Amino acid sequence: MPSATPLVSLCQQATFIKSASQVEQCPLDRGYEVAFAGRSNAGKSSALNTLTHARLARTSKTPGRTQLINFFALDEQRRLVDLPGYGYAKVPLALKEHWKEHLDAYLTGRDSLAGLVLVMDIRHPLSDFDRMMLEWSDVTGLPAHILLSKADKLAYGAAKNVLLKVQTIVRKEYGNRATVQLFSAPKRQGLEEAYGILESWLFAEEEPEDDQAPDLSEGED
Ligand SMILES: Nc1nc2c(ncn2[C@@H]2O[C@H](COP(=O)(O)OP(=O)(O)OP(=O)(O)O)[C@@H](O)[C@H]2O)c(=O)[nH]1
Ligand SMILES: [Mg+2]
Repeated sequence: MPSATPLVSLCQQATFIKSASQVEQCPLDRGYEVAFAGRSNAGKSSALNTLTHARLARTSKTPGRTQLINFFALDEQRRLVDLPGYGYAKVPLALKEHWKEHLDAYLTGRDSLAGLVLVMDIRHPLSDFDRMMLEWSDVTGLPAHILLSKADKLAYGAAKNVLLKVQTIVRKEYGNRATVQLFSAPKRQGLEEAYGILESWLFAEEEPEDDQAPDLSEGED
């Protein structure tokens, strides 16, 4: 069992705040937020539920289940966000356009966004959409962490192989700006590692202001 860090107990008390179908409906953009993104059906809502020990996020066998941006509060300053999945072909085009527009607006405009958890089904990692998200987070400087979900669907050795392959690609292309781990919701595998990442993002130290740095430019002659 993961040790009871402040984050773990906050996760255990997580509560639903609201669903937003457009950015204007999002909660106040203050504090720290971590968003869970990934293809439809990858396991975003299941991962969130496992991390919060609750049935907060709706999961489904039908892809495209999460159609709104769902916000969960850990405390007054910290939130987890369940994003609608991308890449589900059967969603009507008009709805796809609507999500894309608002998802883009959310991702590019949200100041409190401290990190992106990218959930990928271990059997189909690094889709074009996933790579687009990684590119985007790389360019904007937002850290990304990949959960290779449904690790229980593969034998241990096979899962480990995928982990190593994805790790190699990600290191080569994104350096240490993106990290990768195995995850399984039903087996509760990978919890400690995921909590560690969330904690580092949600409890980040404020960067000191430039003008607080000591001025070393004027030395004695
Ligand atoms: N075996 C296994 N099944 C999983 C795991 N995570 C999710 N699932 C199953 O995969 C399906 C989709 O899971 P969700 O968590 O709803 O996926 P999602 O990414 O939130 O999907 P959308 O909201 O449609 O984008 C459900 O049937 C889950 O039970 C996992 O780690 N292992
Ligand atoms: Mg979902």
